[in-house]
Amino acid sequence: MKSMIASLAVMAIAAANPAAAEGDLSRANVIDVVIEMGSNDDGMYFKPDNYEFVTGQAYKLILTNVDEIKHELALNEMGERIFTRKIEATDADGNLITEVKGTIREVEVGPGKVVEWYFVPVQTTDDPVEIICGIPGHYEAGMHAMVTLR
Ligand SMILES: [Cu+2]
Repeated sequence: MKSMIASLAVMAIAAANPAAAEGDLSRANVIDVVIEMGSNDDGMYFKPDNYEFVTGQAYKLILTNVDEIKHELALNEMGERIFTRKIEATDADGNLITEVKGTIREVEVGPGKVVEWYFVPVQTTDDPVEIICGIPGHYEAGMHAMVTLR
């Protein structure tokens, strides 16, 4: 009897809060995270070079290339642990150029351009995993960062 009361209580809580399980969670309360791609006297970089994302939370990763050459973001293992809602690019006036959907692992960003990657982490990582710029020479120049999904 005690366990039945307990389970009824759980059901009552679930019924009282139906919004928590309804709708498209990938669109709710999106958190913006800027990742700057560039180079300086020390080489090439992602800034910041360490990220933590939470499973179930929607993010907009704003890939901001401040350099005069193109850069890339390759997710590697992180790419297997997220759901990508879309990649979006707009022109300088904010007009949509493209929206790309599906499973995406790498995105190149032109010099001085911004691309937005909308995703939701769906699986945690045991240890931090590395994201990189795979353009020849860029990784060696320092273009890599660590990501933890928790
Ligand atoms: Cu690069």
